[in-house]
Amino acid sequence: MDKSILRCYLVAGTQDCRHLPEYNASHPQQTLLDRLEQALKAGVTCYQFREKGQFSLQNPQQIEQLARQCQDLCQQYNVPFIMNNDVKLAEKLHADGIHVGQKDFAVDKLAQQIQGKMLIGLSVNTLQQAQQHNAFNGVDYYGCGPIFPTFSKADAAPDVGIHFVQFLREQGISKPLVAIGGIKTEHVPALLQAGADGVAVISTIMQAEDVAATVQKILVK
Ligand code: TZP
Repeated sequence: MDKSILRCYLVAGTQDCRHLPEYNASHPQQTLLDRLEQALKAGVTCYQFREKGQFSLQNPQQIEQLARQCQDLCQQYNVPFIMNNDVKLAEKLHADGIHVGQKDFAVDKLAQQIQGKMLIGLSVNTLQQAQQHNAFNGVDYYGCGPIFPTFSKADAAPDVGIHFVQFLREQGISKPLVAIGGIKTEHVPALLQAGADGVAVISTIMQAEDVAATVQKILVK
């Protein structure tokens, strides 16, 4: 895969828009679409549609409609559209990729099913997890974290710190790797230095007062 797509990776769903002044609980979709477009204009390199958790949409038709709208936007800006977790929907929409957690799927089976038609991202939180698929071509990249404590994921694994990225590289983990979890713009240089190919964020972009300036800060080394 082209690992430059991991450089500034936005993850978001409507649940991540709740704090925004323009958020409308009866129609949260527009807030997400507006933010996403601002982020795409500003140069994010990848987007993961993650509609998940207590405040997310629950109606499958609404979720599919919103996913399609997000995908359309990504296509306009030529940015990969990755689906979190929902393999059926990812296949239905011909998403560019699917991201899964350790508990979500047997990733080996998933890779067989996908047959290289989509990128597969896998979350890792321990050396053992990273070693398990390091030589397996069916997994295209790792999402490594949470690096810091995060407020955006209720069931987050323990945070691992920036040094964990360097540790994985020292232990021979060579797969494209995006760091995630509690990452602010000021952490980016140290994470790249440690061996990450990029950073994935929710709140740093979704809660930014100035989306364009924030994305630019992430993109500057
Ligand atoms: N996976 C590990 S941490 C996390 C996910 C989806 C949440 C990241 O959100 P934030 O707001 O950038 O900490």
